[in-house]
Amino acid sequence: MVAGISITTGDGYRIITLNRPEKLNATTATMLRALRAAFEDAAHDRTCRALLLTGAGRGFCAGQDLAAVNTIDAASADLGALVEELYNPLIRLIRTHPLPVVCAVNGIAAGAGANLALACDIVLAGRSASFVQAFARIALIPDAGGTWVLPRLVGDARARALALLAEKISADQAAEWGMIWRAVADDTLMAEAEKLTAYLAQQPTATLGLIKRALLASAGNDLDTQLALERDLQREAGRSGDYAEGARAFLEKRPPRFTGRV
Ligand code: T3D
Repeated sequence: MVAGISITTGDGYRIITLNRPEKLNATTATMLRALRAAFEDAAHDRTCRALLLTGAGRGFCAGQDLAAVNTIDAASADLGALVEELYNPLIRLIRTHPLPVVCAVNGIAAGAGANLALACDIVLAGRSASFVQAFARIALIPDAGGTWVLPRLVGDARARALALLAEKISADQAAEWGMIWRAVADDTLMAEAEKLTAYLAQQPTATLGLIKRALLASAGNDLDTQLALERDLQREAGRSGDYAEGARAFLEKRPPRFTGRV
């Protein structure tokens, strides 16, 4: 374990676990730096083709460690600087990461902890887990990408109520609203999340990275710009050995053996 996170390796993937269970994995600066380093390191490991993020204990992540901030003197602390240094690079990194990132929300996801989960590509949550944009309760605004991702996932009306009321919603409600992919039984969460991550680790990794790029760009593009981007990225995907393998495997009626490379 390094600075509040632990990393384990599966067959072609890594599991990154937030590991301060006694504080519901509330994040400290060292923990956020370690988390960023873990995502950066995985991006450079050619044997790693998918990532799974989860939390240890009964919570996923209770957001920023408020005790750590208070010791600095909350009234004079520059929270913008803290956000810029610690949260923004991490959220950008996950969104633009070349590997698919699965998140297994094992318990409460609050504040920046909720938005950390929502930055991941596919989010599963145990039925007892919940999500709360806790910020307004302590007179802060949703950060870690919350004001960007929430309206896109759940629409403006729900995003506004979630942010302004800071009410907790259940995993089932989050799934019903399209905020996450699926809510599953607590006792199957990790098995299902790991199975999904292992599956993704066998898929055409480079192409999955291109899909992520196209989806991210679509948020700011008009149709013409997006069609042009799809053309360019499809050109790249079409030149990959994995496309040749995928098409050949289909014609030969056998499962493909993807290398994950372009
Ligand atoms: O401020 C900046 O740096 C800018 C960036 C902000 C980003 C943010 O994330 S702001 C939002 C911060 N998070 C919160 O406001 C959530 C605070 N936590 C809670 O509201 C509740 O703990 C939960 C609803 C998440 C869970 O409630 P419950 O009853 O299940 O657990 P609990 O008893 O409240 O918490 C268990 C322990 O974790 C407890 O410690 P103790 O008393 O047993 O020693 C509690 O103090 C600690 N804990 C939970 N959340 C935090 C925390 N400690 C520090 N910071 C936390 N955020």
